[in-house]
Amino acid sequence: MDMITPEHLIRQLDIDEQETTEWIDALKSVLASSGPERARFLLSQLAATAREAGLNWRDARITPYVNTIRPQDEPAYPGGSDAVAIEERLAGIMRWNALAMVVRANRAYGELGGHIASYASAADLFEVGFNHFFRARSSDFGGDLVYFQPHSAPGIYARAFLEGRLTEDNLAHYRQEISARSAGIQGLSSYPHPWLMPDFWQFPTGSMGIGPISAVYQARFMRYLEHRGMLAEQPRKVWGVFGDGEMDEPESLAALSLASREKLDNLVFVINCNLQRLDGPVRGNGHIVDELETLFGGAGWNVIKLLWGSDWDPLFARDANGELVDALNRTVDGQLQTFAANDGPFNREHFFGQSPGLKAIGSMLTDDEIDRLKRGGHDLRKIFAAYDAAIHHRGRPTVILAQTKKGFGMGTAGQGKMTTHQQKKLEQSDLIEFRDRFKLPLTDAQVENLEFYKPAADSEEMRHLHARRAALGGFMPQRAHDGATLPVPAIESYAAFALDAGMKEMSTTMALVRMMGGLLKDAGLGKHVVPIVADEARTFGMANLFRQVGIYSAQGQLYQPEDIGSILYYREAKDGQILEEGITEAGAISSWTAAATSYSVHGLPMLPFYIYYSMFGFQRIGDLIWAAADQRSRGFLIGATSGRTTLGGEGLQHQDGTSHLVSATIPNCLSYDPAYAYELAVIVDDGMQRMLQRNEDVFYYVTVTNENEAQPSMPADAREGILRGMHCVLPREGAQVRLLGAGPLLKEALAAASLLEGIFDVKAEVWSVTSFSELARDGIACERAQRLQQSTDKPWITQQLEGSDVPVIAVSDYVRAVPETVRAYVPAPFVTLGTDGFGRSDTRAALRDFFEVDAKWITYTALAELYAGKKSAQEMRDIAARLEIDLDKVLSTQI
Ligand SMILES: Cc1ncc(C[n+]2csc(CCOP(=O)(O)OP(=O)(O)O)c2C)c(N)n1
Repeated sequence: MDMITPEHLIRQLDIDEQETTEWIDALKSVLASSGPERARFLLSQLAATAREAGLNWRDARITPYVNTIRPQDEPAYPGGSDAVAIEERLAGIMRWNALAMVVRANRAYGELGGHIASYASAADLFEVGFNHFFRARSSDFGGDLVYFQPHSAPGIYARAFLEGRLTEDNLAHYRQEISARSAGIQGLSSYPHPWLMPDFWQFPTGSMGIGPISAVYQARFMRYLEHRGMLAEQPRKVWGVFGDGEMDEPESLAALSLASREKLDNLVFVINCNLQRLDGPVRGNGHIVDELETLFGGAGWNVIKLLWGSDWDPLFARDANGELVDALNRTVDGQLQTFAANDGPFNREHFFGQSPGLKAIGSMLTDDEIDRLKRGGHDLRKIFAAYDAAIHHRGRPTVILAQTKKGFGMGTAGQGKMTTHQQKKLEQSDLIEFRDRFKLPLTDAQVENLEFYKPAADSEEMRHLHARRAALGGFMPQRAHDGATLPVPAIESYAAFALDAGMKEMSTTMALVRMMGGLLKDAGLGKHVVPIVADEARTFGMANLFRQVGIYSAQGQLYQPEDIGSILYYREAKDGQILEEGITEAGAISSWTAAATSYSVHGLPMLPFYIYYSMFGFQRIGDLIWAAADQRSRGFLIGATSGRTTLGGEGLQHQDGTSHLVSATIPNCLSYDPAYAYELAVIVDDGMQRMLQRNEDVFYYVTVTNENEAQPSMPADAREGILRGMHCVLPREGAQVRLLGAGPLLKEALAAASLLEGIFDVKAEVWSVTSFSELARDGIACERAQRLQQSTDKPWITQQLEGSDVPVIAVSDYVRAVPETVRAYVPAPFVTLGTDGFGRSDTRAALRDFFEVDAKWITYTALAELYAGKKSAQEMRDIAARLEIDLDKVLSTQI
């Protein structure tokens, strides 16, 4: 209880109180006579004078631990004189139904889990939003977008129940999605998951930190669409309700400066500062609110502290010498939690008992009144005032730091308790206390049975609830998917060069960028294409797009770029099309997700291509990609400079050998590792058909490389094989071995075929594997159908390779586990080669020898299979010597 705040320090340092008072009075009188503009001017002049005098003075950026909005500045509460009382009753009902849902589920099946305390603390924050601010999408308004705190989901379901959008059956199947389905009922997902509840949830937030960064980039993407003239400019808002503990996630804070830099006044964060997270206090020995005030304020946000309810106003009015404010400044969060967990007498003794002055303030209240003193985030009037100020603030995003009690109303069973986060069982006496606390019209038996409560249709509560939602355009959350399509250009219009490449040298990255250039020029689709980069456009040869379509910048271009004279100059523009995110893969993927879900969020399909260093994709931001998948994203993720041995010099941290392993685990992600430009063209064409025309909720992960190579033209009849995962590029009658080469290592397989034939007189057939994961998925599905339905369909890979039992050697620039996924479906002896181990910097040739994936190693492997049991160890050593490979070298995973 002895935390030193700046104010406290200042009070101690005040050696001349009279002088201090004179200065303060002078400022007050300027404010009264000349207004805030003049007062601000004088303060900045004082600061400048201090700077000149070398005082090294800086505003502490922490304001006292009180509300930012003064009582006299609060607007009147709308909706009539009864509105507050009705809405308080509604919040109580939501709390009850949410609680009943969780407790019921866990009474039946103790393993289901769920949370009560988070929503109990956030209910009022949500209710004011639902009753007065969150506007739904309608025919003439795009609607606000709300990111809901994930473990408050029961409260959102409880509201939808009252609204008539969910039934008792739904509620009774909270966290029982599979059994609900077999009963023909929509179960309720644990957290917001658009994949599982596609008509309900819009934004997945279950992994902490994803909501905040996504909300920022969503608000920014909305501006992007407006500035490009694709979306009408409307006063839409993006709201995000998050936890104070959640703010510890790096992603939560990662995009704060972007939001203020781009003046996103369409963005409001509400941070529910119940001062607790899962294990205990967020900042037991300090103030999370102050810390967030500094962080958000420093990043340029408008900060509104919403700490105390209206019943504190008379107490502050009595606090003539600042004793109360001082005590609040000094009371650390751990102690505030203890006060929340205890009753009126305890608070009187331990808080108001600290000094005679505080005791006098406390004496204005009964014990019961002290017990009921509200924190700001539980006071509808104060919440309304904060939200109202937020939506009217111009030029900056706003954060509302709302102080609440975790487990509010859970009484001695949960409120403010260390363990409250995970509490999902309550004793009958606790339930009765909860009922009484929120004045719910339930009998003891109804409480015992945890009956859901819905007021009569003509009750004040229900009429109010429906009237408010009608005024705000309908129910929320609601996810739309209205089936808008986009025209897909003919493949020849943008990829003729790739289909008919005639052995021209180019890398697949170069081919992709050229295709994108073509798509961007397309009259129908062009403006819907969203190229996204994280400061690597030049690496990928995309600089030509800077000039062609411009880089999006909310301010336009306020400087003359150094390279203005050149044809590829760095052109920033308010209607620029490229999203150049800077060095933030997390930010770039958030932009991609916003674009990839625009078809649903805005009813405006877009086609994003996010092109990045493949290593910094699934490995670094895999969780954000997982959330994008949940959100039914549609678009292309392009893993460029890919391949552990193909990237060459960049070494261990940059060389990706795993992304295809991870991408394969995302059910709606189709992964491809094409070798040739024409394969890439077919994949891009198919992707656009499926996503933009057929409205399939899939997205594509495609790896491209920076290795130049001669590009063949597309053979006839290759399309199906390319899309299903493999096609033959070098057929051989009477082949003695089959080589499967993936992506950049296809050429090694082809070179091996030449060695085998030229030196060892062995005929080899070569296949290009565009997708091991698609082959494996097909294999799994066929195998299962054979077992369960006696299907006779065979996997594509089996169909391609059957009819011969000569060995099959597969080689990939990814770990061996990638080609291993198809082993069960290969009807012949099968050997895989891959790039397991840490990468390192060297030439491609040296790397491929090191990982044993080059033409010589493929050749040796094929011969070892062919000659197994037929040639002696010495003969095999002679072959190795001839191939100049070292059979005694160390395994790549061991060094
Ligand atoms: C990335 C991630 N890590 C951990 C969790 C588990 N988790 C869920 S809620 C929670 C505590 C949240 O605390 P806070 O953000 O303060 O929210 P409150 O419930 O207190 O409102 C944790 C650790 C998670 N959902 N996501």
